[in-house]
Amino acid sequence: MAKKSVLQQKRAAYQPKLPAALWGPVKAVKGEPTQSVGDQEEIKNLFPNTYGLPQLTFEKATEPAPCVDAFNVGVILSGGQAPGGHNVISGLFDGIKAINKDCRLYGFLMGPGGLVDHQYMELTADIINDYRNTGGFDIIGSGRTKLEKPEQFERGLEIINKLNIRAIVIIGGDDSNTNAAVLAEYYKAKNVPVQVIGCPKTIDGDLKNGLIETSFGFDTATKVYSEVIGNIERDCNSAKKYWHFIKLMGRSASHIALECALQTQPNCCIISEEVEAKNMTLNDIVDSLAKVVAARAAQGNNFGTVLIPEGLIEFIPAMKALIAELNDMLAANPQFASLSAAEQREFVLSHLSAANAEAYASLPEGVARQLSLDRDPHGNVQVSLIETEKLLSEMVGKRLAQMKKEGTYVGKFAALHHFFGYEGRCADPSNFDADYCYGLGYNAAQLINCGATGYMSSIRNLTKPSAQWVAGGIPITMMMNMEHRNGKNKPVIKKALVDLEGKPFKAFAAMRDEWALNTCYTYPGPIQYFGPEEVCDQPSRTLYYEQN
Ligand code: FBP
Repeated sequence: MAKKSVLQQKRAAYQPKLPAALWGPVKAVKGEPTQSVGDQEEIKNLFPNTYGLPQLTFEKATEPAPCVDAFNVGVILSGGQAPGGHNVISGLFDGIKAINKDCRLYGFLMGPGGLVDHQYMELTADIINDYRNTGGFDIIGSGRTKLEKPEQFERGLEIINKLNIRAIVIIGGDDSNTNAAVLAEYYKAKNVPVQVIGCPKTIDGDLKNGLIETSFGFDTATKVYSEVIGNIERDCNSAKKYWHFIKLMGRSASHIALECALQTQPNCCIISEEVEAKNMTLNDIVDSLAKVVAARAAQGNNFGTVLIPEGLIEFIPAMKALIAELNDMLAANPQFASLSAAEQREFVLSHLSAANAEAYASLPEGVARQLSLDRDPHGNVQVSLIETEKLLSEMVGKRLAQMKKEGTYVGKFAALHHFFGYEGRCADPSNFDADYCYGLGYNAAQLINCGATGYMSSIRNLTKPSAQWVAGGIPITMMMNMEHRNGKNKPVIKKALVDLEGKPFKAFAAMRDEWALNTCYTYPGPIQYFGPEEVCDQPSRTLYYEQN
């Protein structure tokens, strides 16, 4: 047994706070029938049995809970790690045990693949207790197998029947919850009494909408990144000799970069969604950064910090068109993967349209290659592998050399590079994520108990004290629209990108010019688990601005 750190031991005793509605027996209140966010007719046709379900809200019941026969539940962790996954599982465990102490929980191992391959373990109280309030997904592991084929659903059904499982809870991001909806529809259409419930996970913060206020893990991961960005800023302001180019995880959306900017006030932060809206080229971005470097140098400040969202490249309009064509090309040519690097470059250049081939050829070879590497199982470019921070600093360096010749820049430019992503995905959950996740799991047990399927567990009102949080379920089809993926139109949960009209972005935009020129760094410090509420229980700045 691995030795536990002192913090781990103390943190195990933390009792996550639940919304008051979940403190005892609950009653489910049904809302109006719902509609998908887009392409209503197509989504309705694809999900005839689970489309249009009402939103559910749990309220305190006045009657004692009726006796319910014990049931079994299966749980799956899907996709990238996010702080708080273990608390969703412990909340689910406690939730079903509160309904009937003989309920049992099975964990499928290493992601959705565990359901298909029948790899599982029973999660007993001893195991659960070891993982309460800890980061990571190591209790059962995670994976990115895409659950989408009837053969997989049938294989899953074999083990579901063998273990007498009544419901599967899929803890995942937008793609995994899309699959949860597909699975729910499949079982419903076959009249198989297996419920499927999703839970909103991802550090990226892009699984949110009016009813899912945030995905879990975003709060903790951004706090970890902001701590280290703050430390770098302090180093930077002490040594006064480096420009730090910091790439931040987050896939397509720039929520993580924006949140970290609001927490740390760097000199520059690029927001991909703005780059796209303003139709900016790579050179435009480089020019704007070089101007800030030059303006600071004119004041004798040859140092600074730049935050870069990892998905930036996909939002530069010319690159977006290139990636879209590459996606279709790769989907249609599976033999591509077996070619050598040189042959792949040749293949791409000869198969792309003229404009996209030119854009591809203009990129440094390494970056171009990274764009044509394998997609993940959901068809996404693996943006975390693209070294945008190096690409940008190199181009800014060249631009500054040119400006020096023209006499518009006098200064020194030395760049350092960082990429923060994996460092934050398995941190021990902040109090916010510990409570939110435990609530999501506990609430999922209530959704199962009231017979729901095709729903996502939802806890809302998150900037209020946890007792006032609102618990319930949102039909997953309500969040869906049709998108072009892997060469085909598919029903998917609509990704939430940074809203340029939203309050978090506006707050950032109002302050960024001052941050660029002056040194206004803020140092959030490490996550605090014990201490005053205003230090330990703050939600993210993004949630704060969105709700205040
Ligand atoms: P999810 O969308 O599955 O939550 O994953 C988030 C993420 O951390 C992204 O920010 C990142 O681009 C990607 O996973 C990295 O993938 P991998 O873990 O496969 O390296």
